[in-house]
Amino acid sequence: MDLIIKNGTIINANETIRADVAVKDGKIASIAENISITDCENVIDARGMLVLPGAIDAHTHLAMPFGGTISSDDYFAGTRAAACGGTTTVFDFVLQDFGETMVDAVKRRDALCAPVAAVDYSYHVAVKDVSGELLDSIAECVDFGVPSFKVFMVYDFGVTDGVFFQVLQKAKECGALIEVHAENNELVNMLTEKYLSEGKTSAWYHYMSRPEFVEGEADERAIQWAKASGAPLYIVHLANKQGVEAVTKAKDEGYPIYAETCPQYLEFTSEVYKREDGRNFVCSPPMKGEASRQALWAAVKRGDIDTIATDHCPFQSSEKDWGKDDFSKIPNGCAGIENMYPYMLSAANEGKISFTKAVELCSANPAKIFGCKDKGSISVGKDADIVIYDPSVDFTITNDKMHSDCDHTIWEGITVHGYPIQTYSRGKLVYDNGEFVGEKGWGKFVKCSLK
Ligand code: DUC
Ligand code: ZN
Ligand code: ZN
Repeated sequence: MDLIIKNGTIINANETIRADVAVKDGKIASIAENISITDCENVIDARGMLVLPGAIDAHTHLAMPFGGTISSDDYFAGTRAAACGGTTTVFDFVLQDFGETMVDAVKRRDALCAPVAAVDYSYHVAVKDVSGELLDSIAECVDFGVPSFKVFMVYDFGVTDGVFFQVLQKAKECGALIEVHAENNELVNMLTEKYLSEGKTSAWYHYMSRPEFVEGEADERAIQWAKASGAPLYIVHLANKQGVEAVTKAKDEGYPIYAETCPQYLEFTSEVYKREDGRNFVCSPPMKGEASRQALWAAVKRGDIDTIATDHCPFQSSEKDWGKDDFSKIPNGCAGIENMYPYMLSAANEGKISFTKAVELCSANPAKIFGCKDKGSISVGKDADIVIYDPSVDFTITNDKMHSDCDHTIWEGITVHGYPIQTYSRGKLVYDNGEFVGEKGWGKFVKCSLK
């Protein structure tokens, strides 16, 4: 054996077991009580620790050209930070260029990612252009191992309802999964212009131009198109109560509607936009009011939120400052890739949810929904993506302890209870007690299949 983890408590989405774990050739080779350590030079005593499957962050924007700049974590920095927060697989969004096939878009980005990724990775393609044969290139991309596609209902690269519906129909035909960023574009544009013309330029008006109903209406509309097309739909970064209610209703009716939320929507409310550093919290959709935050937590507990992901898309303070006097000039996005698993596990440690639930949301469900067959649990035959977690330590987040390239974090000063002490990626130690110890280029492309 290459590695034996002894005396820990294994947590999967559906079980908690006291057992040892043995790793061979990057895979989990056995799980049993008292595995013999003869002939293994790498034995870890995990007494008092939890042994967890690595998290899967199904929503990142690394090195993303956006808002007049490029998000500040490239594929190395982002995956390095992921490793240090117990995340061992990252799904990044590839933005299709006009005229480009889906597979060509993936290959273009993979040329940047493959040489530097520190943990395993896959992609979703954000669809912009379905003209001519490009709609059919969705099926080719499914066969290539990237079966998930996103449409944006906002931004200059957002799609019309007609294109959204066409993409859903194609997904239904070829077994793809469509994701949606749901906000009402016309309302965002109208409200933004209105507030700016009235001289209302602070970060608070970022929230005011994208309030609850702007997202809620779009969630309802997106669900409507999914129902009509018969295709499943995954709503990314759900952040409002009206949308939660729409998801619950659709699930109750038996439709395959999945919902993701992010730690920032569970922790913060729109009040952050009144802070002096409010622009650092500008992301879309914005954090909403307390009623939405509570509705999201209730949905997490009920099982109507399927996954937690980060929407990691950091920008440096100097770039956030472009919007000091005009909220519309603030590049949208925040850092979070290193904070997701610790935050959700801390919620478990505090008794808000169970540890099994945290693992389900952050690892098992994203593996299942996006078709990564070798990930998502500590089970024999799966990749040895393992986090050793100490539930007894407190950790106060400060940017100097983070491993991203961004110069600030919205999580500054927040204390989580319990923290990862080691992360293994396919059996290789990549994070050890506060330090990144992995390797540039270690991460491999994860071929996904929904069949
Ligand atoms: N929202 C953000 O805040 N950043 C990246 C893209 C997005 O939809
Ligand atoms: Zn989005
Ligand atoms: Zn996003």
